[in-house]
Amino acid sequence: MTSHTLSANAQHYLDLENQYGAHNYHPLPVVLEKGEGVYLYDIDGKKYFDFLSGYSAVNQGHCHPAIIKALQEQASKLTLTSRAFHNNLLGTYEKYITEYFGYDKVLPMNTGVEGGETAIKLARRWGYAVKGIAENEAKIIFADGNFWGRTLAAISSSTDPSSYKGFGPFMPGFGLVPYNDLVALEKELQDKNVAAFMVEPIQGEAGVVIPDDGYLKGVRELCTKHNVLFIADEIQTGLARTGMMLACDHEAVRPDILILGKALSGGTMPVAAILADDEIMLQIKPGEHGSTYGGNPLACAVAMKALEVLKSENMADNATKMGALLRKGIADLHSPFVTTIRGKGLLNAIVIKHDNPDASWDLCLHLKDLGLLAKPTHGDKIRFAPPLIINEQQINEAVTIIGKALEKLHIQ
Ligand code: PXG
Repeated sequence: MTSHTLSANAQHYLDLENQYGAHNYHPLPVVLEKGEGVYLYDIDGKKYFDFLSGYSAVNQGHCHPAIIKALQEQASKLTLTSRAFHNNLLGTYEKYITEYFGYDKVLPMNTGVEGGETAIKLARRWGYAVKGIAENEAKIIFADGNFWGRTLAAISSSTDPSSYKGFGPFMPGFGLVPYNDLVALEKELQDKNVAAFMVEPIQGEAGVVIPDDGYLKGVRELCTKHNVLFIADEIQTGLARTGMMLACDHEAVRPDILILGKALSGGTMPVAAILADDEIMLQIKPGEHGSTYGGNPLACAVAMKALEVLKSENMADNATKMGALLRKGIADLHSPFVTTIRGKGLLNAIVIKHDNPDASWDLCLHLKDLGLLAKPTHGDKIRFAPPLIINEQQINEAVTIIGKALEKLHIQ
């Protein structure tokens, strides 16, 4: 594609990554150096709408002034103590986040995948200590199409060959059920060795797959009925992204274990949290779990501010309004190449149908040239998930860009 040429300056950085970095990603050819609100800027000064938001880590917008201020102030004072000692931020943050979400306790970690690992460890321990499962017999059930990261445990539950193929042997004690299928779930949960069902309220990586209304309520009821923990992975769906603080809030259900990450730091550093009540959380005793950086004072200061601005700036409501506008705007383009537009709040995806199997990648290149950054997932799907501070005028501008880019698919 000749129109997608890169500056020599940009090519230089691509070459460096190609030569010295592992080849474990296939990024869009753009080299960014600045972010502000809903915009990103490349090294040649070109401005883009960010319609990925770091896979929903930048819900609050790039370099949110209040979050950056909290980061800078804390960074100049104290950044890491390890958990060998106390610090004056950890307890303050723990009180803040547990009250914010209504759980007894929090266990702080760093990356999202560590959040998933922690939730599973916790569920296994609860299974043995409380449910009475025989030693080493605990099972955790996941849904087909799940994505919760790249560790060996995470890929052991994956149904995507590009995640797991060639990396075995896998973690024992994991089972799968079809997503959005309560009948299949109930069958699995009858097994007395099942400790937990871990599920995304909307499957992000699978391409923004939204279950039927009532699915989460059904999951809650079945888990309660069979004495199984309901673990909600809200790492991508949580923190106002779908128009409520948690995607589970759409059905007014409360998971037993809630996993948060990504936007918990507003895109500044890896911060994850696992929330649960005492009966579950207190099963893990000193020395049995942790992390050098988990609960570090810098993360605590940043996370409190990241949570605060979600509420003070009404980002959930804005996500609802702007999401509806975005989906309507794209529908009104009447592109023959867009077969599906789906989403909740500002977690959206379109599905592309085109004779050219690379059409969604090409569309993302056209979008980039026109000033909007998005990335295909699973071939034919493109996620549209801008920061939650986007306004109506910006949505309209973005829709115009999407329309122009779709037009370009005609002339290939
Ligand atoms: N749960 C969900 C629902 C996610 O989307 C994770 C857990 C893992 O988070 P961490 O912080 O460990 O990546 C995710 C991650 C990537 C990639 O490059 C990751 C995600 C989305 C797209 C790409 O590995 N989501």
